[in-house]
Amino acid sequence: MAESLSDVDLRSYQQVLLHWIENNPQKKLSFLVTGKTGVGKSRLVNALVGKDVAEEGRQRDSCTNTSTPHKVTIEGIDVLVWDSPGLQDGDANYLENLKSVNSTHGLDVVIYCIKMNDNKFYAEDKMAICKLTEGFGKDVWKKTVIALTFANQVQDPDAEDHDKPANQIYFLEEFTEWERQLRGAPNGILINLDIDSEVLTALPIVAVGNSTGNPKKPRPLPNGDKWLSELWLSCYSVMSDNAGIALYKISKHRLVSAATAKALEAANIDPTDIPGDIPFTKEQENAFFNRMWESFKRVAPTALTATGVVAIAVIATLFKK
Ligand SMILES: Nc1nc2c(ncn2[C@@H]2O[C@H](COP(=O)(O)OP(=O)(O)O)[C@@H](O)[C@H]2O)c(=O)[nH]1
Ligand SMILES: [Mg+2]
Repeated sequence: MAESLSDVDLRSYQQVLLHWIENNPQKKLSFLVTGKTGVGKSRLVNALVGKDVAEEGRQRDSCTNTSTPHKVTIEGIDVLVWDSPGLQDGDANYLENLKSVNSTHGLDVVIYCIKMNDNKFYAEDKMAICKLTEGFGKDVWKKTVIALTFANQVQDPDAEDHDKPANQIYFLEEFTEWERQLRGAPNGILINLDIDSEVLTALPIVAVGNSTGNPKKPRPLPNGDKWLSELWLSCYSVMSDNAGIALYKISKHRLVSAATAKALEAANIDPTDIPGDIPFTKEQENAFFNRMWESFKRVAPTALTATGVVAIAVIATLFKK
């Protein structure tokens, strides 16, 4: 019985888990962040990675050519970021170059950014989504996260700024509308591209928004969601086991358990106000646990296959606090 496991057993499970994480072979993480100029690609990836890897602002350079990604090293892991609008602005060579990037580096996650407060699903985006699917195959959607950026700017044009309930309803309606246009039957673009329904159901669509001027200090969305945590978890959930561990390793010092986040809230401290921190809700924490444990079970010696109760006791040690 799991409950009767001694502290010694727990410690050995924990050691094996930590050893497994420490010795994860993946020393590089490759992000493709794609979307039109100004949709917030650079800001999003900086918040996700927790370092200013890409320069923000309209006047700044994206990594315009595919051969020189932005690069930062965190906890010994090289984080490479391609964040150009090349797919959307009709650069004919871009897709071919991107394919060679993929075969050289292996893209770990693709983040497709669309501005949520645009009322239009632009033809450039529709074309880029088709090109991405043609160039990489339909399976690209298994490791893609769609980010609806500027979500904190979505506001009911008929409501006052401070009319929270009205703005929340409007926000949720807009979110549903984007989901419908992306993967809804019968005319969502991804349905029309004949992507597997299982892949489409699993494809994370997350609303993200950061208007504070500080990418490390995210603001909640109109519906109160902590978007950075949701974005992080979505990326983690679509990555391979090894890439997921690498993402965990570069983020470990920022992950805050649900219990700590709750305690902070009880003390009237908004956990998202702590620069760089990624506070989990209980639901997000469970999703993280489950995925981590699934990955671990795939590689752990059979003698170490433990029950979920043990998993939670062991994995709870994985947070910053
Ligand atoms: N309100 C709001 N502003 C954003 C958001 N993301 C980016 N910005 C602003 O938009 C500008 C362009 O963002 P950037 O990340 O450089 O866009 P990129 O061209 O897609 O890389 C930034 O300087 C920010 O001022 C967001 O989610 N919400
Ligand atoms: Mg940029």
